[in-house]
Amino acid sequence: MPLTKGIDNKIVDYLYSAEKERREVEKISDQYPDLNLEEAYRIQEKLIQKREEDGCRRIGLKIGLTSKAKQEMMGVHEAIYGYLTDDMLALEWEPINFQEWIHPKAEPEIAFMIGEDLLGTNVTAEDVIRETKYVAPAIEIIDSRYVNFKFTLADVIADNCSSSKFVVGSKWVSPKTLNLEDIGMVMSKNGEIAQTSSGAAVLGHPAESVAWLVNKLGEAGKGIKKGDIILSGAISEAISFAPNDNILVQFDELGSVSFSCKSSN
Ligand code: OOG
Ligand code: MG
Repeated sequence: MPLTKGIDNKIVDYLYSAEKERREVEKISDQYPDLNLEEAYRIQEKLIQKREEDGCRRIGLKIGLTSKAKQEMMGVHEAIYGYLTDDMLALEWEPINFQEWIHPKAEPEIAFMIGEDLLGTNVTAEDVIRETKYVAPAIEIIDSRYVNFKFTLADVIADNCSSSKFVVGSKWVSPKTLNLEDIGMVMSKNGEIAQTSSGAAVLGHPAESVAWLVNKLGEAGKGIKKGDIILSGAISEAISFAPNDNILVQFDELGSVSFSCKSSN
């Protein structure tokens, strides 16, 4: 049975207050087991509109569940997307207060800086590379609002795909000069290697992932815009971290990006 409008707003308030108050909540599918993906994206859109009413600006999008392993784990065949807002952008040189989160995890990503509007349903990875001004190394910090980071696909979509913060490195390179598919990555925590992988972990090629996003948005008459930052999807598993930890992600050719976390004030 489709959700009524009033219930949408109730779920939006539920997820929004969980994020603001940094508290984990029961997943919404426990109460609304029939919630479908279309309804989940509608709730996500309303959640972002609520953030905008509070003064946030959309600055791009992120793609999730782009590795076959993660899709199999969730029993799905499709990636998901969410929005990035300006308050999510964190800086390498400003330690983030751990108290801002519930149970955060860090994951390595490649950020695409889009140079031209991209709209359509037949967009290819080549189109994405042509219209991308730069790619840069990035770390996404995800922080599901759900208990124990456990959810269904509809739950996570409604929760803006666990988006919380992201950091972009300072080396921005044209994607035309790189082979993003073969690019190697090492993620370390406090100087110890935690994950290694390569660009191909993201739907075979990170630009394929961005093409998927454009085509998915295109079905709803939407697209991505000049100036958008797109996080193309985690290149390895996400790792947990604690106050005072430092996370460093190093890519071949693309340089590195890091962030550190402090315990309070
Ligand atoms: C969903 C978000 C996943 C990615 O890059 O795969 C994501 C989650 O695992 O909480 O951002
Ligand atoms: Mg991610």
